[in-house]
Amino acid sequence: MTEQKRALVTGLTGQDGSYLAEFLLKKGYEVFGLVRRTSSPRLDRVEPILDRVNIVYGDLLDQSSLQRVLGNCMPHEIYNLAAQSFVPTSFAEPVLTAEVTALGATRLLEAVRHVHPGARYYQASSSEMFGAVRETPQNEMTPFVPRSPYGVSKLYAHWTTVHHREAYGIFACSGILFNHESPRRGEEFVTRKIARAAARISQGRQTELRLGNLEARRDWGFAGDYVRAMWLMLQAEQADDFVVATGETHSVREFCERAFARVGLDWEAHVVTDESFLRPLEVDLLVGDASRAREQLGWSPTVSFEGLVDMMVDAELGCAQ
Ligand code: NAP
Ligand code: F7E
Repeated sequence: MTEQKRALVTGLTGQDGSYLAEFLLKKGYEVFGLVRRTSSPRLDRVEPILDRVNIVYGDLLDQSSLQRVLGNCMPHEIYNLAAQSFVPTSFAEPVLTAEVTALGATRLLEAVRHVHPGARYYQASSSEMFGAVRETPQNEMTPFVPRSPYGVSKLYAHWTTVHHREAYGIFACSGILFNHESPRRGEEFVTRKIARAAARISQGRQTELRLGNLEARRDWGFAGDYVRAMWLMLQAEQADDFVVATGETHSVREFCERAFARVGLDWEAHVVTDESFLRPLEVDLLVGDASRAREQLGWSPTVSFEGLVDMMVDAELGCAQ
């Protein structure tokens, strides 16, 4: 009988952590989820699977906790999804962002190197690393020009991942994922904010939606598709870096148009531009070329932009909070 595979997921309580844990459970894995201690638990996204995942306490800020967890779980696969992931917060709290998002990955990779070097490691890298894009669409060879402390931190973590692969032979992959969304997206991110507002305004529970830059363009996909790409990377024969994206780009304005149309409203009657949501620096345009993931991993997205917006608005209509 073959041994049951074990996976450690950091960032279990986040959007991607919850989808990935569900995906791995379906594949028959024993799942360990790294959770940091907080005064009130943040386990709502993983509530339905809590009886099937092993919660292990630790923090990317604490090296010894990572070594302890790795030594106890001895996972075959490690998915490092934990991060300070909200770009505006990274401008306000750049040092914390670097500690968690940049050095946190380094701590975990060093723990892998010293405690369990045979494990396969996935790093949650980001299209934010492309920043002021030098070519369009962006692929694995596109130069990185980050435009936020978050992007800079992710870039540090990306190169640390590559370094651990090349210097120490660790099976470490960096997934350069473009924006991916779902009904479980944090409420401050623009897609969830718009979907929620469209639903609430249509139900008479909100009157306006205040947004920043409507012209920014993003390559938005569905989180459920993107966690499959993470897993595929760790099943490959060789560790490598992969762009994961839909190949389509849409503006925040277009997202508003579709979301409000879904509930029979004209977005222009409800959206107010508010300068307080503008960033010190903006990433104007992102669109990815996922050819390598398609050709080498057999990955492709299953949810269109329109399908994603509709899914998110419909989910908001279903929850009357
Ligand atoms: P998310 O919802 O913000 O989740 C982040 C997770 O990290 C949460 O579980 C959070 O725990 C945890 N965390 C934060 N600080 C920590 C610390 N010091 N120690 C341990 N855990 C900590 O993010 P997501 O959207 O699921 O994204 C997953 C990963 O992919 C992140 O690294 C993100 O930067 C990256 N990424 C996301 C996208 C995207 O479009 N979603 C695109 C590219 C890359 P709490 O619940 O306790 O806060
Ligand atoms: O902003 C504009 C904003 O915060 C998208 C993270 O998951 O994806 C995410 O980062 C765009 C930006 O995501 C508002 O200026 C306008 O141009 O939803 P967002 P993000 O910054 O692209 C990357 C790939 C990650 O890795 C990150 O972890 O929307 N925008 N008005 C607004 N954005 C927000 N949040 N709120 C507004 O009111």
